[in-house]
Amino acid sequence: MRRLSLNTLGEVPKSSRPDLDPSQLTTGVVHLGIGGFHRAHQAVHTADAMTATGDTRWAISAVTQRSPRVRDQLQPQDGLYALALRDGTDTRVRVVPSVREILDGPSEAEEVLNRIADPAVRVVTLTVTEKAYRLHPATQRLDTGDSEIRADAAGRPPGTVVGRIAAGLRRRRGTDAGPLAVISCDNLADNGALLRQAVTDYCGLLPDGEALVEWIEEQVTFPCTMVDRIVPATTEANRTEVTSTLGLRDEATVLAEPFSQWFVQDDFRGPRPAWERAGARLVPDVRPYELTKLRTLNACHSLLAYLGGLAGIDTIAEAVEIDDLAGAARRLAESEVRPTLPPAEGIDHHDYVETTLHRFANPALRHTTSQVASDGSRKIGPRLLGTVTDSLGQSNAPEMATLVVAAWLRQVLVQRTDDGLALEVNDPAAPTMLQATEGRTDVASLRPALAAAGIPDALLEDSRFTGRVEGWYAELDRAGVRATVRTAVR
Ligand code: CS2
Repeated sequence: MRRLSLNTLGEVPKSSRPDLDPSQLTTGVVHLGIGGFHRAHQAVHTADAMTATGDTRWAISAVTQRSPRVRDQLQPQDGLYALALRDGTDTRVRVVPSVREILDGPSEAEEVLNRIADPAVRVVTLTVTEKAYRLHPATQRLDTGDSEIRADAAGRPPGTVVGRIAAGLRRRRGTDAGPLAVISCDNLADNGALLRQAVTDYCGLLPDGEALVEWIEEQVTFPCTMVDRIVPATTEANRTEVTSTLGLRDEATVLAEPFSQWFVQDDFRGPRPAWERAGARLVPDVRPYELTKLRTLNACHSLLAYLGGLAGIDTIAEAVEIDDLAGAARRLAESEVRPTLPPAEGIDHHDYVETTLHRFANPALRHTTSQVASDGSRKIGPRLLGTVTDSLGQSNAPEMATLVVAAWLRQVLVQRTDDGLALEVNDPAAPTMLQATEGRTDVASLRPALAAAGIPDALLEDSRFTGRVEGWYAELDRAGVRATVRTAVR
């Protein structure tokens, strides 16, 4: 079957064809980490902003972070791919035109730096996942002892995200290409500020670092963002379905829910796409929205992923259909998270929780518990530990938040469901955690495991936290997820 590409675009059914002529767009954005999330989120808002304004300067040069797979899928298609928005049995397929170039970060490092230094480029966005920032989990500062960071700083073609950004900025300084906004779109509170700090920490390792930091302060902003759209990993079945809708083979299909939200801190020194014309909100302070989303949506997602995974449940939609699991998520969000949140204008938290659980129940997504469970050591902090700390400060008991931590620990240490089936665990800290516990899985092994995962000392030394985690862990061990959760929510 023929492939989707610029040459075949005219054969795409009209209802799925883009409103823009992709060949008329010029590059103004570099994106680091061209996974499904970017293709379903910022690339779509950016395409829609170009359509709404007719300002076609914002095509995207997208960079793969680790493997050339997405480049190999997209390049033969001239960057074109279809987004399938699914809700229940409803599917809408549209071809997205904004990605005009794909570079493989590892093998095309020089080209990437040249793009970042291009005066036509005014925005760099990133979706690289939490762990790629290489932050120390306890301090949230760049782990300057990390061997990859050190290797980048020693002058090899950069391979890490922070190394790549710093090298790109250094080149841009050299070409005097003008102001740039570097926008983190990962699920971290204060993501822009964390990234700016990480880049500054990295510059501290460079001989010319001080001058570069000065230039960055003058020319570069790091707006914070809150991004939200559920985008499960694409399956072969999704690709086949989209191929039959398009009449053309698309290797780079992404699947997502219809809902999409983007809050961007309005902190730019140069031009940018008019995202506010395409569904995004440009606001002075993103923090209340980001905290609301991380502590509510992402924390409930993690709750369903860890408890659901241990209970042998494959998808988030199936997990949230179990009343006691939905009850535990509601209790986490309503009783524990809500009192810790600053007011977010325009958001009614009760409605937010219900909308979130409704979105999770979308059966068409088949978002797996194992996908959401991955990288727990990097997700637990931003999603749950803030709630734990703030709740304890307010003398509110973080019961559900610590239950999620216990469930994550059981996944990493025991790696079996309640029925004894093997659970696949993907967590960069798992090897160190298993080393620290020497293969033990009893309650006494939890503190060493938490310490090895980089949980901050203040919590490790607080028995109101560790005692609860140990209690839940023992209960999960004794009674299993279903019975534990039943008692917890009644
Ligand atoms: C999920 C998020 O995989 C995960 O950890 O919680 O990717 C979630 O789907 C998005 O943040 C939704 O916006």
